[in-house]
Amino acid sequence: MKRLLLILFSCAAVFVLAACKHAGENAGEKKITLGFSQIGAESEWRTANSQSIKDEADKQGIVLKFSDAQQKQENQIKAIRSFVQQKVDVIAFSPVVETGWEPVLSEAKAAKIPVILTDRAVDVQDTSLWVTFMGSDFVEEGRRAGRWLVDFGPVKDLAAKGTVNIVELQGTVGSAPAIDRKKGFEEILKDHPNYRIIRSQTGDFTRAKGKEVMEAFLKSEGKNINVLFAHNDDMAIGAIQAIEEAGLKPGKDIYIVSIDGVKGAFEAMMAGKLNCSVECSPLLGPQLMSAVKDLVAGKTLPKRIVTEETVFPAEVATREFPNRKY
Ligand code: GYE
Repeated sequence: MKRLLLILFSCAAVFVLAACKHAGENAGEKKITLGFSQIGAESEWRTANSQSIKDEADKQGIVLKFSDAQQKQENQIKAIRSFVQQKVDVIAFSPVVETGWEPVLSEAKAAKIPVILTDRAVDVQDTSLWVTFMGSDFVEEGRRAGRWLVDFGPVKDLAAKGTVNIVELQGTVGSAPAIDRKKGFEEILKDHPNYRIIRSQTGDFTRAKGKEVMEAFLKSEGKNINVLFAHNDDMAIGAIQAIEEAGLKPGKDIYIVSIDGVKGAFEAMMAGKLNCSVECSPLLGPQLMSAVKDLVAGKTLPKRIVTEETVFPAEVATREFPNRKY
């Protein structure tokens, strides 16, 4: 009997202790809520970016309200408004285009909710509307693609004999990466008059559009095309299909350089169909969550946090492939 009582007592004690600990947790550390407005799921890059953010929020115990805008600015504005109404602790978003954000960002500011820009920048006069911008230097990525191209042996040979005709698949119209990558690439070509962009059109960062626009380029320019510069890997992968369907060899008849460094690009490089991919890392989750925690703790963040990146020419693809995380 005595032993039974003792067991009952210790069970009760354990129960009370556990309950106290739980109550303490609830009272002591209120969980941080982050509202995140994502652009969509237009590319391999974007999918990896969303995963990185979800995984890290989970790991850090941050409550994540995740909203997918299906590549529409109006949906992002609605999502940000609803985060303001829900009184989240921090708002983060990846702006589909650069302009048109003042009204909604002013609402967030009036509600005293800090806003973090991830991946893409906004073009607003009042920079106090956002706290920090973390992501890549897209102008530099465009320069890297340009530098690789003017240094690439087979293209150099072409340039020595005459002009190099380039077609360009641009990203989403008005988006920071489309504007900046074009700018950086053209900056390098300026000093190389033999390199000419003969056609340039948007493929909206998707495979389907990349293929469609490349088909149109091939119809009008045919064998005139020497090089394709695609603002992301997905459009390059779509274009590769179009080139093959036109009876040409991607990577040989038409040299191709694109940006991101996703697994699909590495597979294309290993198959000899893509010549170079400039790295752009989507793994922003850890940086974002630590910034969110810092903000809630009252710390000041640097206005700009730049991602470190490199270039992957096809000859390193087989070696690098096993290390790729996205
Ligand atoms: O390059 C592209 C994606 O904003 C850096 O968006 C990002 C770009 C990326 O759809 O694949």
